[in-house]
Amino acid sequence: MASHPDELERTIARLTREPDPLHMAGRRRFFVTALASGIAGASLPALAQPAGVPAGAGSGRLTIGDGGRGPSRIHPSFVKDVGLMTDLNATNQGGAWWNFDTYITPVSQFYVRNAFRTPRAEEDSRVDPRHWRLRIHGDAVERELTIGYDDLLKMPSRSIISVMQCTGNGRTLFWEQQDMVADPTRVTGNGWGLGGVGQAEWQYVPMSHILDLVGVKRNAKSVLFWSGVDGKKPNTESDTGRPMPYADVMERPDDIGLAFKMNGAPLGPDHGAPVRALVPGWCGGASTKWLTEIKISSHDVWVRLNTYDHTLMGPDYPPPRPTEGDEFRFVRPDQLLGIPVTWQEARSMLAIPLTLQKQPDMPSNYPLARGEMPVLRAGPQVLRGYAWAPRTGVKRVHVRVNGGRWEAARIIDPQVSRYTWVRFEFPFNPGPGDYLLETRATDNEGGMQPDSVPFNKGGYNFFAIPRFKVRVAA
Ligand SMILES: Nc1nc2c(c(=O)[nH]1)N[C@H]1C(S)=C(S)[C@@H](COP(=O)(O)O)O[C@H]1N2
Ligand SMILES: [Mo]
Repeated sequence: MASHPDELERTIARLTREPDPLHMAGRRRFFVTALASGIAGASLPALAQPAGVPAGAGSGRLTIGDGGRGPSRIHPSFVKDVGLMTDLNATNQGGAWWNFDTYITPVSQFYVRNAFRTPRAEEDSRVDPRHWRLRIHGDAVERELTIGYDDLLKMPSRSIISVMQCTGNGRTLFWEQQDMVADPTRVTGNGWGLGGVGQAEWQYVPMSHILDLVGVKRNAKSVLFWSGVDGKKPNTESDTGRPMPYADVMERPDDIGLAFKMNGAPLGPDHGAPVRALVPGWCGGASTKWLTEIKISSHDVWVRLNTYDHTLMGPDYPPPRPTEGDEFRFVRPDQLLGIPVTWQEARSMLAIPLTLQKQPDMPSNYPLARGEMPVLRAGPQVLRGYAWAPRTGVKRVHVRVNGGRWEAARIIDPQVSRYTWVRFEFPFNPGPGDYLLETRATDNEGGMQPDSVPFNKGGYNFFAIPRFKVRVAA
């Protein structure tokens, strides 16, 4: 199984048809020790319990920080300690996916994607549960309604486990694998690597209940989830919110709702406290945090996040056209530039950091230097990863080594619902050398991760097969 760096180069060149010389930094600061073989075949998802790792035992896996729990890091934009996250920029923190072990992602490891600083209850009464109000109105409701936090808590609620993923997750791979770094196919945005995803248990009041309360008219066409707390210019242009077609809500009105708990605790400020929208399976951008308004209308509504931001923009994506009577909030008709992102396709990843060579900015505390490969030890081991396909659920995961045959990985979690991810593992017994590892998820309708995905300007929906380079130490 051993291979030479040259061979890895040739494999990558063959797969990409774009030779791309590795720039080895030569620094081996981190050593990834995969789980020893003989991992307990835990098949029941445990809440926030590491799988197969004895409590208290150092897994030896690559960590942010000094090999322990990661340093505490208080950042002015966020309320939670972000010491376990990669620092992408002023308002975005990525998950350290190579450290992910658990079925449920603990809040301390859950990515934060904010367009702006997290609003704090001390400074803004609109996000203080004592003063929070949610207004549900629009020309397509029978009875307008305003509720407070206590009213919401008295309503019937449900709990689901669901992946939340930023549609920009994997954008890094547009740069690394598809070379979309320079014009004319230049992709811009946060370099998440694969850290713009997590899975939580959400408690929420389903939209079915809310819609019953207000009474929806026959002419309902769109449902706008609006924050109005954060935005381009807070208070004057608090332009964050996201509309959905009413038909898409009615397809699953019990699954979509107003979330107030995450992993059993009240929602934290960084994740939308006191109440956020929850649209499982769609891009995270549809799950508006710091929710204050729901507007149900007989017309389409256009806002920043379904026009010139958060939409698929590029030659393969003809934008929609506005129609007579549409509503525009802080946008103009000429700003309908792309197709709103909705469902997330089948994806998979290994719990191994990506070798970053081309991405414009390195996250400030990424554990590998530019061009550096993670190092595995030689000999038998079990590699692990995650796969999700919220439209229909994950059917299978395959792995291949150095462009060889696709081999089935072992899925170790039950598919609790289509919205949940599964962990998988496969045996790996390498000799010293460099390797290319790829993972491919297949969903329950046969949809399979492709080799590449078409360009879009914002670098959204990168669901192609991810490629992991690893070096096995002699
Ligand atoms: N009000 C508000 N809601 C928001 C955002 C935001 O910046 N402001 N970001 C969205 C995006 S792009 C994503 S991916 C998810 C991220 O949720 P999280 O930060 O809880 O992981 O929240 C969404 N809801
Ligand atoms: Mo996002």
